[in-house]
Amino acid sequence: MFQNVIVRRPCKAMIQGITSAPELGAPDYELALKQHDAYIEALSSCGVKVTILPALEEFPDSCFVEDPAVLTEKCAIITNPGAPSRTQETIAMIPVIKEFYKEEQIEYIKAPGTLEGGDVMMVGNHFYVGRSARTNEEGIGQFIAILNKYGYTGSEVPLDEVLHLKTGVNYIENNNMLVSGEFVSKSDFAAFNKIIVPEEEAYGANCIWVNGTVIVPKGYPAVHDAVLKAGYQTILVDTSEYRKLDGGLSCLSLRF
Ligand code: CIR
Repeated sequence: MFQNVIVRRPCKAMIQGITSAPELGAPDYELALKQHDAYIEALSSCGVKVTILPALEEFPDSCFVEDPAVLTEKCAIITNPGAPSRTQETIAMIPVIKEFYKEEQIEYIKAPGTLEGGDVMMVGNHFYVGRSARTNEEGIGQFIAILNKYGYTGSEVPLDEVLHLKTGVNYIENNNMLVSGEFVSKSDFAAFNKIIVPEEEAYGANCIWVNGTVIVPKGYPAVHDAVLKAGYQTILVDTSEYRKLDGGLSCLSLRF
């Protein structure tokens, strides 16, 4: 069960955020704020305390607070984002993380290692780590060594097609995993009950489990039906403006 969630309000500069899909247009900032309000409300209704960090205008992608840190029960890992414009986002995370973790529980991924939290998927005490354009071999090595120190394990999952591991695969507990695209056939996930997301709804694979409820992005009916059929209660949240920046539900929070 999660007790806490950290989010960061989107900044006006989000319209200059990194995107692989410029054809979707720039996000509408006012609408993004409304969607963020609804996201916070959905999280709060799942019984977690939501800590809301202020917008950081210097960092257009800083609302995607999942990437600069990985938070576990036993330790916090400040990452080293592989996107140059995002590297310094970690500095702003340290004070808030110190409110929840003791100094000796805080670990750091160091250059030349890079790692972004969107590439980390927790399944109990095991962490799958995507090797992506943002997360490199050195970063994964450091990350797994940190995990081992705390009694956790980790394994690398190479990815070719998507930005982050959790862009295409998300664990929703009870052995259930939403998988799309290149992750459908990966042997790493063979032991899970795979909920296969149709190609046209691939973005919808980025759902989050929060204390028994699955938050599903609005507008992906096949994903929503499949999650309901798997026995979960759901909340729909529209993330259309974040999708324009390759971001989704998981990217917008740290859950711990
Ligand atoms: C980026 O490219 O870094 C942002 N525009 C999107 C980050 C999405 N984060 C995530 O999947 N964890």
